[in-house]
Amino acid sequence: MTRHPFTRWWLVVATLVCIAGCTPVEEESTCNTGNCAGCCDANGACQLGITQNLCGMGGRRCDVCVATQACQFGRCAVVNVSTGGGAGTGGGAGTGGGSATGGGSATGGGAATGGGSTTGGGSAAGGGSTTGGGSAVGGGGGSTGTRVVTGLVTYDFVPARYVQGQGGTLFFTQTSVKPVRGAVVRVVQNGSTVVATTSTADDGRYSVSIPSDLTGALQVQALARTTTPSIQVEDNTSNNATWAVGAALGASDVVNVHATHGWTGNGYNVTNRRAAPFAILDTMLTASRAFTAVRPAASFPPLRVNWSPNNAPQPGDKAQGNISTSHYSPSEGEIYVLGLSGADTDEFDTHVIVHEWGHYFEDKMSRSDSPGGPHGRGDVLDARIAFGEAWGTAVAAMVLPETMYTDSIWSQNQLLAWGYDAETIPSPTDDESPSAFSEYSVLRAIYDLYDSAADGAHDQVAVGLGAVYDVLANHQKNTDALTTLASFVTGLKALPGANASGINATLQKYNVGPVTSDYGTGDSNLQNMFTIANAPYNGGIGLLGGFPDNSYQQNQYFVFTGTGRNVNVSATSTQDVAIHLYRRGAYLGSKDQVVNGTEAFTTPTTNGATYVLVLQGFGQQMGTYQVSVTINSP
Ligand SMILES: [Ca+2]
Ligand SMILES: [Ca+2]
Ligand SMILES: [Ca+2]
Ligand SMILES: [Ca+2]
Repeated sequence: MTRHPFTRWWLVVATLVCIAGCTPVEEESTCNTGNCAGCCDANGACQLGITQNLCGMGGRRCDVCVATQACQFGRCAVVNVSTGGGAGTGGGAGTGGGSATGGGSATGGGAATGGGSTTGGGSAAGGGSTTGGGSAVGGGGGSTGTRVVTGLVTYDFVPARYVQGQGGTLFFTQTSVKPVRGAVVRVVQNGSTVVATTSTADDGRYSVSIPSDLTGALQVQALARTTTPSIQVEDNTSNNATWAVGAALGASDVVNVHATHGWTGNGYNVTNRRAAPFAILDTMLTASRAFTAVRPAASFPPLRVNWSPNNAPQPGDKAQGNISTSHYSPSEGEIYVLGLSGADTDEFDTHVIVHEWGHYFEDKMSRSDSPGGPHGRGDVLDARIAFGEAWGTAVAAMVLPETMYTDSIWSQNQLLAWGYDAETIPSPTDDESPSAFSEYSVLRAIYDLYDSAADGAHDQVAVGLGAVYDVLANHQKNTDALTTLASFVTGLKALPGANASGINATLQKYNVGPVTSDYGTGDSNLQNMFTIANAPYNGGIGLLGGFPDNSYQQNQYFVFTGTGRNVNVSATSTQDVAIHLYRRGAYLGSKDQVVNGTEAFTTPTTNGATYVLVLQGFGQQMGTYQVSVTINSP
């Protein structure tokens, strides 16, 4: 392996392409990712990005969708419903199945309800007479009537449970049928023509009107897509087709659609494995709604989630399912979720799902300066990734709500689960080095500051979800420093009526000092991460080799004020290092020649603005190595 195999995905856009003198994104005037929510056309103009010929979002170049595609959520997409699958599924569930043939009769309940309406449907056959005078046929002579189709859309939800010291698994025997909430439902004619669209209510029910004289094969399709907020689950291994489940629409006006988990006892029937995308969708909806319930003005931008039964825990081509692990990709703004049976599936691991949603939340609603990379129990991490990963797990505990993070996983051909608790430190501890650099410490600190359970003298604060949102969407998003526990706590303390001494008691529990500034004042370890380095600066730092490049030991932050002129920054060492420049989280540029300890570049600066130069070390040998840093503005 090369010396830094993992942080690259986080910095995909900027890595190595930005040599000396990167132009700050926000200072560009033409259409770009920083100033256009739609797409940029060939003339550099920002377009809405919702038409067939100008399709795109996020300030990327507009695409032209081909005939078999539709511009959906700013991307040319194919919607593929596993047709047969749908019908089959219905049958299996014994609900909507009727759809198939027997139609009305089979469905029983539905048919009964439908009563008259069913007959109405009959219109097709019987024509006027059967239908009864009613609305439908009646008057217009040649004009057609309306047929109302109703039904219930549901999915199998399988609970993942882990008990400290006892293990866990996915409990298929405790599967429950849940409503598919807020999802798009449509009626499709002959496999391709959408004749009507609606959405399910929170109880999974839908009602849609279609012309009563439609001919050909009709199908009701439920898509793994919500519109408020906009979330859709796609198959990254099948041209990003939206996942869906369907059932045939026959004589009955009642068509229920059910997505089954497809588990057969020792593996999955892939054709019937349709509950997965709907479980992911529903969990993400739960997270979004928890925030809009307390902050109705919160507006979540469109989110795409990629799930496939091929999504495997190995690196490679994402279109082949090699996604490494479930993750949020900041460069794409999309989430990827594992689905490979026999290895690791995450669709029912609700904490994993919300954890990744939490990264999306940070990126789109707040801000994350995390370098990414591997992380886990006992690690002493860079404070930025410690906060980001802790936040993801903390928000899962808040919104699900359930404090035990649970991840089901295969081990030696057995489906097991592991986990850790946001509220309770086990004995012996699972947090060997408590600090603002420990993911587990920061997780429990955030959760204690949020929750209202009385669990000890260290926990006297219960700020609730609204305050958490307010801090992340404002103070944290706009800090001149970097996003760490320090900026979060400082933001909390700045809220009206904040209980500073109570917050300090919680911090003390996790071996963090009484932080009073975004730069960690009050906690010597956090504070020592930051070096004031206004130009002309000629100094440096000793980094500790042998640790990961996203660790506490291999990072240092140099803070300087812009001069209004160009600023030259450099780092020099006998070991390999990189430098990355930020201003309020905006990534302004970096220099990182592979296996090279001399890095430098020049950047224009705004007078009086605060900049942070992150020094990242890759030294592999144990022991301290010196890095010289200069910041000059001639
Ligand atoms: Ca899993
Ligand atoms: Ca607590
Ligand atoms: Ca609390
Ligand atoms: Ca380098």
